[in-house]
Amino acid sequence: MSSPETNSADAPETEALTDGFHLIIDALKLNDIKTIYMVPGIPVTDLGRYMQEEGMRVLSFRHEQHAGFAAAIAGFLTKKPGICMTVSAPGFLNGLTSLAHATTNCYPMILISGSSEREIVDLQQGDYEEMDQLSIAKPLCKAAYRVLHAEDIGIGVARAIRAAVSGRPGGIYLDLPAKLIGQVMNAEAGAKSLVKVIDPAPAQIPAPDAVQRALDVLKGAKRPLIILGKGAAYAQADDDIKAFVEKSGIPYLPMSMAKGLLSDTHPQSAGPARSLVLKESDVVVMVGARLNWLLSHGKGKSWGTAPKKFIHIDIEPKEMDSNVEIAAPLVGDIGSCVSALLAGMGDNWSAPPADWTEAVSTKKNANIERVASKLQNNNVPMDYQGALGSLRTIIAERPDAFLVNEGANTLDFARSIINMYKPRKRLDVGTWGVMGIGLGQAIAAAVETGHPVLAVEGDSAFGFSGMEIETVCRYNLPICIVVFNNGGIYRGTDVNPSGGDDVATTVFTKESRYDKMMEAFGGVGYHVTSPDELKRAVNEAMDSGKPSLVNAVIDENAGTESGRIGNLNPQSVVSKK
Ligand code: ADP
Ligand code: TZD
Ligand code: MG
Repeated sequence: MSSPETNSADAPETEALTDGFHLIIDALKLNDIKTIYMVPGIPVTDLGRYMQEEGMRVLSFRHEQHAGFAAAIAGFLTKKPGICMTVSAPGFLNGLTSLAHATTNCYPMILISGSSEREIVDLQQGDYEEMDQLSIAKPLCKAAYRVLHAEDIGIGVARAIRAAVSGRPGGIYLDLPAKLIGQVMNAEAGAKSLVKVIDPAPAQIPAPDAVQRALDVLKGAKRPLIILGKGAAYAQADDDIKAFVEKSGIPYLPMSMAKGLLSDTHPQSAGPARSLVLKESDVVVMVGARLNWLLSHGKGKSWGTAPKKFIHIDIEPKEMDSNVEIAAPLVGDIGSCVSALLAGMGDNWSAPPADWTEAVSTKKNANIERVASKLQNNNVPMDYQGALGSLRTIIAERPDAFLVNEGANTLDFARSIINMYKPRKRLDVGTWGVMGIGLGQAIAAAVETGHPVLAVEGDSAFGFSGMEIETVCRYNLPICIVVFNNGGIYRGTDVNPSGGDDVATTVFTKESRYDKMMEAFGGVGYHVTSPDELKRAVNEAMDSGKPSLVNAVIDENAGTESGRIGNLNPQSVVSKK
């Protein structure tokens, strides 16, 4: 930026100027946002260049969707909005999936897209990449804003940041027309127009009577259960959540991305006794988890017939009674709610009845015992248990590593087999079960924390973002991708029911070598066929810290349709394969 100049008495006064480019950068930096996930092009190419020049970390992707998934998970990991920046219409649309995903998962993210001339777009006169982006973004995000004047950039960025992180976090769209980016204004006035967002996500303290009501319900419980969701992981109230669980003595069930909030080996973990605790519990404390499809909407067969009372902690008041009656709604931020509960429990809180906690432990130990030997198998071709048995040991030995995970069987088996030991280390497909999330999340995890990443990917899942391995190599990130190559979606064995020449819709090219894709960009490729080889390859890759990809051949017969959610497939009464 230019600085004010001193003028000699007779020289004409030269006004120091700034422009949209630099005001955007200054507004972001003032709010401590220094990392951008993007794809360059008109009108944001120079904006990316200037961001880099001004000391921001600008990561250029091969496709906006993955830049967006990176930004969304960066938001989850840091509690600051992750930024994805795109060009107009097609780039914007590519970014929208991740914006909608961020909103659905309650991750703070801002999609910044350049856009075309307002006058031409609104008259539909066919501008370059013409599209009314603001209207299209609105239903897919928490808030959408457009800035038309350089002097409003500061307030526009501030609004976007506050909207992303306050209350229930979500995705925000910020529309920046090309003309705005190039607009010029007085530098001093520009500097004054910037806004620092003070306390962007203010604490939301629960009402004392709501806390008391929750404690009263909990006190009366004979078979209590705590469910921790990814909102609890997001809240970064790790010590208080652990203290609450331990003081209460109540068994807890982590949702997939809450795994590791307390170690999966914690004696109160009821993960391996999931069916029993859902069915038999009489009071359920929901902490940052929704009673959506992932929890069968809080009713029906998987919840059993025993009457249940729910205590629900969430920052979003509308979430209460979304699916079933909530006996004790506790609206507030998780840190404040959990510490209020802890305080209210006093020093003499009694543990739940021993017959309940013992029943849970017995079931859990029996289930752990039942699968233990399967996890040790060294079968060739590998099944999911043998392969994941190897990776489970690797994560146990490297608890700081992230586990990124997507696929169907690859996801469902890994979720239950691989224990997590630290908070926010497991990053997966989220509320929608999106395929293609893996590489963007792996890249952001490595970039935001510097920690190593193990990405366990179904071969189909990997294919959605496979080209981003070039991005991984380009930035030399410590990411080891393991592709569970079973030659298809769910299984590699389907046949075309018509008997025609095309292969079945769920089947891929046999004996594909994904490891060679990694080698093409200078990364390290491994091809393995047994659990022992898999373990050796992943250990070597993670020790080296180099971008690597392990093509792990899995028995094409081993998986089941849709992993564990095959029941959600509609059935035809007319034809059945
Ligand atoms: P999971 O998929 O793990 O069950 P969900 O995404 O369904 O989790 O639920 C997360 C919930 O956490 C959302 O309802 C969201 O409003 C809530 N949440 C997110 N952050 C906070 C916070 N800081 N305090 C309270 N609730 C939060
Ligand atoms: N497209 C998107 C964006 N998300 C999806 N969830 C799907 C399609 C449908 N789908 C699933 O739900 S899982 C899956 C698809 C295509 C791939 C499963 O195959 P995989 O895993 O190879 O990744 P397994 O181990 O073979 O089951
Ligand atoms: Mg597969």
